Amino acid sequence: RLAQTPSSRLLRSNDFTLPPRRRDAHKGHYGHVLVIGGECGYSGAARMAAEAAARTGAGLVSIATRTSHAPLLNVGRPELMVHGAESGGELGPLLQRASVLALGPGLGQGEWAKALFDAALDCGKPAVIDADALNLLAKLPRRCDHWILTPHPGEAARLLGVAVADVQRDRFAAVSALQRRYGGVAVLKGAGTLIAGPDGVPHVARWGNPGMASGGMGDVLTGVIAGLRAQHVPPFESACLGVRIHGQAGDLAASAGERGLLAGDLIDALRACIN
Ligand code: NPW
Ligand code: AMP
Ligand code: MG
Repeated sequence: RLAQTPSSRLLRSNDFTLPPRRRDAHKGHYGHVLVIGGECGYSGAARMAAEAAARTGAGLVSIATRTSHAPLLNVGRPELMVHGAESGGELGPLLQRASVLALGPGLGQGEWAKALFDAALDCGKPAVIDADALNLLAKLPRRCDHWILTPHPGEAARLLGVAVADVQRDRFAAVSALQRRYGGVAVLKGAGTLIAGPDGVPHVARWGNPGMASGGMGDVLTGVIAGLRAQHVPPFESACLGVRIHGQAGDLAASAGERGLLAGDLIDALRACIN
């Protein structure tokens, strides 16, 4: 059983805000997000994370993915840079140029995924760890103070070695246990997303709706949080602000109807929720 936690705090709209851009700003001020993922069949996840990071205001956004479909990943969105990387060695130069990593969307859990996962974590850059990178982390646990983990309850259960029902029975205890075990900031997704940092009580987000129970929504959140980290927002603030912006974009997009809401609709709504 997970240990009980005493209290929590409701996240408010004005808790964390982004400062306006400087008049003399250039793209170098706003960081370079590298999305690592997009195994065959799941390339959309990497594309959505990258597009979300760009729509959140990152200065530059690149994707490292399978060489076979790399040229397809920026079709219709030429602002994104895309590179094939078949090994940790090939990922090296891309890691050097990046300031923040978004590791895991559609990464898979095969040999290719493991090679990229190890190289990415070894480079020590700030990172958002999601999806299959969380599944790899569950198999070989380690701690890190500068990452943000964004599991849904299924991934959280794998990370904690418990059943999904245990996570959902006491979500506050689960998010605190994730933070204690893995370090950094833990975001437990789902209706009423929770955010836990190394200090203080978990924060609860009230935004979002059941229309968001569809594929790709979490990949968009990963891109949003990575985009905020790239703009030098600290980890806990990036997680809280990212969850808020993502949920508000979901609510704005759902004003046309919850059923049939697509992750891409949130990407289109992000800008109205950030500025
Ligand atoms: P169930 O079904 O209720 O028993 P997985 P994934 C549970 C990529 N994608 N509350 C659920 O439990 C991702 O990026 C690519 C409770 C089930 O056991 C990943 O790399 C897309 N339980 C990869 O696919 C679009 C919950 O978790 C398990 C829960 C696999 O990711 C889709 C399912 O999760 C996807 O994003 C909740 N709120 N949420 C693309 N277009 O390219 C989940 N569960 O097995 O981790 O699979 O999340 O689909
Ligand atoms: P993932 O399962 O990784 O695609 O992530 C799903 C995303 O959509 C997370 O940010 C969830 O918090 C959000 N989401 C899914 N279902 C709901 C819901 N019923 N209410 C609020 N947010 C949701
Ligand atoms: Mg996901």
